[in-house]
Amino acid sequence: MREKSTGNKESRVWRQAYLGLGANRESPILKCYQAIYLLHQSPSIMVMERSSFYETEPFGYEKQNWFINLVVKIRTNFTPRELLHKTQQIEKALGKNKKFTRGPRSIDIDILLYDNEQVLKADLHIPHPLLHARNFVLRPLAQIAPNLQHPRLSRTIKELFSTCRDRKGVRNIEYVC
Ligand code: PH2
Ligand code: MG
Ligand code: MG
Repeated sequence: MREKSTGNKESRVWRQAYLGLGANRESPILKCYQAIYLLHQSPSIMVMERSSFYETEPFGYEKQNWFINLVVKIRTNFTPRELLHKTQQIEKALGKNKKFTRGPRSIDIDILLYDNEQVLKADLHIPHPLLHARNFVLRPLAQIAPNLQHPRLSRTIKELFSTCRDRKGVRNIEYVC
């Protein structure tokens, strides 16, 4: 079934969304900056805020480099599906290069939240289905949106972070000692 389209973009309201960025190959910090730049270059996306950069222990497949992860808050007049296309286009432009699921990648851009909406399609799940289970997402998200409610779990990000059982390493690398 086709998802309904909601008219020309200019007449649409701007929605708030959060994206999770991750990279662990070939200058990962640079890739994340480039992804933020390319997101902001789209007339349909305004990057409003970003978390710090975090160095995070790999989740899933363990014999790979630690990741760089961060979260960005955007405003967008894209629908969730258009936003997915845009993020995939940027991943491609930056040479997304994953050899296997959960393996090393040049850049990964995941839609974590899109307003209060829930989307459950084969290729698009919002909120991101593992958001509440991964400290590499919750820690940066809690930094910029601690009081945001998870649309399905009805708990705040801060609450989800404090009860998350994931014990993998997450280090803020922008603290100045
Ligand atoms: N992404 C994965 C698999 N494992 N581990 C960390 N720490 N950060 C990630 O972004 C990540 C991961 C596949 O999307
Ligand atoms: Mg991911
Ligand atoms: Mg992804």
